[in-house]
Amino acid sequence: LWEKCAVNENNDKENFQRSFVRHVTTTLARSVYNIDNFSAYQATAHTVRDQLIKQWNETQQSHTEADPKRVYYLSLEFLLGRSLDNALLNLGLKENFGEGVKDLGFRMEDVLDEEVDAALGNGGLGRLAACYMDSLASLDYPAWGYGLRYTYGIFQQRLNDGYQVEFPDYWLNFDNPWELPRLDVTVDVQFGGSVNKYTDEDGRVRHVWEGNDVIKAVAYDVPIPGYGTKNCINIRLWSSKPKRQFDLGRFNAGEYEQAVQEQMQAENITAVLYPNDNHMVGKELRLKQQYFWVAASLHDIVRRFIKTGKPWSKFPDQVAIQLNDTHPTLAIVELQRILVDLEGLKWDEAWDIVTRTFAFTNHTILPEAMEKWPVPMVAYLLPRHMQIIFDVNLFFLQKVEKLFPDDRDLLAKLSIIEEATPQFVRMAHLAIVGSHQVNGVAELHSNLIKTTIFKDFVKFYGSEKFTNVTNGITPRRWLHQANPKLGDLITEVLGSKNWLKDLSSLNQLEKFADDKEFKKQWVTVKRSNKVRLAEYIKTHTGVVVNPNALFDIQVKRIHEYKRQFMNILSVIHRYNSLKKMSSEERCDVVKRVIIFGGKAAPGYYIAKLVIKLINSVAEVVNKDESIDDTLKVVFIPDYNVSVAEIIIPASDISQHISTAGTEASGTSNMKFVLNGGLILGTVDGANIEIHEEIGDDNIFMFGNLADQVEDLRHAHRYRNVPIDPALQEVINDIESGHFGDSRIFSPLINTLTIGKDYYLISDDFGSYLSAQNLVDEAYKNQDDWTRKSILCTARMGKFSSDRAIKEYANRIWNAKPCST
Ligand code: 26R
Repeated sequence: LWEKCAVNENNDKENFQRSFVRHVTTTLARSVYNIDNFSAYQATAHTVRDQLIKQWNETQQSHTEADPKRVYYLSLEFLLGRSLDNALLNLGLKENFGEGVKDLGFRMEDVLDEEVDAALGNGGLGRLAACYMDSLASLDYPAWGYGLRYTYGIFQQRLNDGYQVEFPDYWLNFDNPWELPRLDVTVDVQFGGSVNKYTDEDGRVRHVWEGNDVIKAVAYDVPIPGYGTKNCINIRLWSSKPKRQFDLGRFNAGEYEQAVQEQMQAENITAVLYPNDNHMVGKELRLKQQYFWVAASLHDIVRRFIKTGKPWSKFPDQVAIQLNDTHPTLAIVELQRILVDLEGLKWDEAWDIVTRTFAFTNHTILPEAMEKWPVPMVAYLLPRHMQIIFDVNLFFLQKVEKLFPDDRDLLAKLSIIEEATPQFVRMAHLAIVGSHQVNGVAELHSNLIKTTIFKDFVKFYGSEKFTNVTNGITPRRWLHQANPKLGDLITEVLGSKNWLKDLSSLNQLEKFADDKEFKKQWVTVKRSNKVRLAEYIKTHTGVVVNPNALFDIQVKRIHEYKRQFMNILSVIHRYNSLKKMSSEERCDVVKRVIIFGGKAAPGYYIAKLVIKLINSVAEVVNKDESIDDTLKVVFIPDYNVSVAEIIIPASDISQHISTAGTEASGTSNMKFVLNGGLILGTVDGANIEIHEEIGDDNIFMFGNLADQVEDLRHAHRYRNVPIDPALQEVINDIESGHFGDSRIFSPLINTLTIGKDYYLISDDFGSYLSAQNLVDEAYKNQDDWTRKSILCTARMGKFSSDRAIKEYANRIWNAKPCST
């Protein structure tokens, strides 16, 4: 009977429309005669959701039967963006459904535009997790992501008088069709309390942690469909709820209000995503988030393993857990606690299982981003974990001591505990000691961590424990979905959509780099993407830009190391040069539109001033008619995944200009080049590998190298290094009040003068301006520029997240695909 009832609906247009109308009338309880775009979005989303659920169920059932080694990706951030378009494309439903909504009186673009982003991430790390989930699904890996279901995602950015202001991102205001609430899947997570000892029947000392605060974790599952496969994997996001245990005594004692207050505290844990990127702020609630998430996830993972009836020794053959930065490092301690305290394994046996299970990815070398938590805070919230950390450290340091006797200095440097007042737990040290592999995210970065922040660990473990997996991006979202015209053109000329599963096959485009007809089509696509962005800019900033101008884009989190400041300083330089020219001279100048976007952490004063400076410069430049429209400056507010999907396909040049050695990889650099945009960049992160792939002629690189940075900083600290003359002129210009009250900007200017120019803007300024000139010259030869653009796209095969995921699977997880 069950089988008979499981009607096999196909996904043709009529079936879609039937389902659409059914959802309008039942799910939404609305009349079909009176629905708006938003309702059309909801009805479409629910129809797609029905399909996703079927595939999800089939995939999960088949994985349970096959029982392969599973991969768990623990990430505090999943920056998914919108889901409808992605699901339609991955499931192959876009055409039928597009025609279906059209018949019903809607335009698919308008329907798609109703969706709010799932913005549960800050930037690079969170979006990388989302790309990796797409690849894991598309390559049929039996994988799950684990994260938190924040009630508020990354804040929304608006501008007021050129300053950033933050607004809450209450993204769950309307229902979220992309999650399956599992109100019956819950885990109790405890905090605080104390640890009791007892001796068990074998005479061993055992520990029991008696918490004094219990919070319930409730699961919400987000299905992630693969492209061109039936495989549909899962991201399980935990939401905190109060545990309904009424203390009748307290109510009788008239403490009702206080009791309710405490219940509400529980919901606070998953209320908000912390908006700091690359800057550690030691908030207790953040530590509670981390443990809450890790405890619930491990409980789930262990529960699933126990069901198979296999012995504990088999755990590392069945389970690989990847730690996305140090944020989930407590998982290492939690698994050791489960095995030793709850399952009664011996310490060494348990620790062997733990270290064979975990692997750790580092995403930054900035010292201020390294997580460390005060020992008293950890001890208070997680008393048993603190004991275990001390024991792990003791046994680890004993081994160090054996290998390097009498090297107290080395012990102090390697210790998981930083000896300060108070003491701190160094999460990166714990993550390294508890993992079997540690990786960086681009060649340069992986080499740098071995010679800088983790060099003492290389001394102890040898360098085999440390490896590189260069980041990648999903071509499904970042080309097929974001740039449908270019995707179609590529599919047409290559004769199939195979490139979406095997990105290296884009290299067949090389033979069209000199094909006149093809180049014409290439230019037409780029131009229409620029028109689309120009319209977006007009609507959202009021600035009118010329789509024939060179579009020069820098979009990413605002941070001193990324040097948006250097960019805007060079814009001032350009503006001043343009003003000095005669109008005849200006005729020969390449027109430029310089576009910025990105959020600053709410507490990052200097980064916020950079935004203000960009807007102040934009205001002066954009209304100056004397420069004949040769320069426009735009700050696009509220940069997020959906905005990126409009911006990236429209670039001629994008800037990735971090101080060498500071940007671990960058991933937007890959997205721009995949879409036929050239790079103006420093010798940093993945820029270097992109350069290697696409060749000298197709990229503009400048600036000092990573190995020169230390000496340059030393010079700034101890000698009087004169400021680059062109830069000095720009500083003088700002100080003259040309862009508004100059006192506003003095803290910013001071970073260059009295602040010793830590990010070396002055040192790179000259070569930056020269590189800018080369860009202008190259753009004058439109035909050759188009050739470069085509070669860029053609040579980006390496940067697919499919390649990255296969490397993780083969070299780190030892996991195999398992198709449904
Ligand atoms: C607050 C603190 C603990 C914190 C530190 C760092 C919070 C968030 C981060 C995010 C960092 C690690 C991040 O996003 N790094 C970026 O990771 C990308 C994916 O690997 C890289 O491409 C990018 O270069 C790097 O900055």
